[in-house]
Amino acid sequence: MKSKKKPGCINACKKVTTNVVVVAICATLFAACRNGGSSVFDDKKNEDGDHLQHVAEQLVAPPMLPEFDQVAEGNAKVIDVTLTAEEKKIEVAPGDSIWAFTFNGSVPAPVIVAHQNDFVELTLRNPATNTQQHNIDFHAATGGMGGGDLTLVNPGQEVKLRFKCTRPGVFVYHCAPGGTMVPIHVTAGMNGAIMVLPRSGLKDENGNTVKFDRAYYIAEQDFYIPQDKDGKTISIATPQQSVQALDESLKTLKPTHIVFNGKKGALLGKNALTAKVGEKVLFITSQANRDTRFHLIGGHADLYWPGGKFNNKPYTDFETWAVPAGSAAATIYQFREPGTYVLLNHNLIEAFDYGALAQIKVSGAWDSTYMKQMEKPSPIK
Ligand SMILES: [Cu+2]
Repeated sequence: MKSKKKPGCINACKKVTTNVVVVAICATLFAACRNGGSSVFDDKKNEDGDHLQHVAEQLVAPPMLPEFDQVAEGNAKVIDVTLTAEEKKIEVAPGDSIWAFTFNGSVPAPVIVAHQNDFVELTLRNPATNTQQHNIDFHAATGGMGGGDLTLVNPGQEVKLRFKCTRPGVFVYHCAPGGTMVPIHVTAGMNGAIMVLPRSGLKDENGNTVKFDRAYYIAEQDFYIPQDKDGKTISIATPQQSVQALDESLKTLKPTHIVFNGKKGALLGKNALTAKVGEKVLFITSQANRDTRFHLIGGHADLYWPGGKFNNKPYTDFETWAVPAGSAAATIYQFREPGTYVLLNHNLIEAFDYGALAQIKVSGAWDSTYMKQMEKPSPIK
């Protein structure tokens, strides 16, 4: 929720003088206060990005995020990023492979980080070795098809798109080449997230600045791997044949796999996420195609921004948070106890039978003020 008043403008106007100009300014400020401050409809259109400084952002594979400042320094910038469409066979679970469509080779695609009023300047490459048209619909962007029409590239082409990050939050981006190819490409892995931070950083439930110690990106992916009538995965030789088979298997609306970060077990065991007791961890959680719900066993969402939109006051203490299809959520949890935590889809069938779960290994000293085993297991007395 937006604050209804700007305390600064009231204080400024207490310093009333006889100066006519100052009185006029104060009248304007009072009017702004009474009207509740700026609105989402008050877009600033005075900068098209042509003369801003460019900064290259090196994208990395999830669950990690690229390097970024939590509080923006200086003026708005143009963030240069490059995404390359890669069509490649990946193993989703032992013995089950799919022709994945990816950006930069990972499922999900990399997180792009910017601040509000920055511009993102994307170079999208579609190597000649690919077989498909690809493009990107940025949910963070303003304009026709989220940039999808302006980024459609054939194999062997590249294209550049610049868009302004007008509103803060975490947003999904995904390939959307048209018609039935949209769900085929999205469920073949071609989706990721962008995080647009407020320039002054994140605010807690009281409006105070909150900084996080580390950040992870976890995306749930539903796959519809073509199977024969006995339920065995069909081996498919080419991306074109895969597209034809997926056109049928998607219509079952029954995923064969529901996994985090592209592969069953991608964030388990030796690939578990890590944190230390006392650290505040930002989790970006997304689902590009299907409604889901995330839950951190043994912890909570201390702060939860529904839909991942940072202009709204975060909720506190959530046990499970919803992520509707085509969106991302943001949560911060401060780990108070060591141990192995599980972050999962709390449809427990989808978590434990299909693979939608991750681990976070948290190191540090046990604090028995939170939890203590009072007696070891023993025969019932
Ligand atoms: Cu695509």
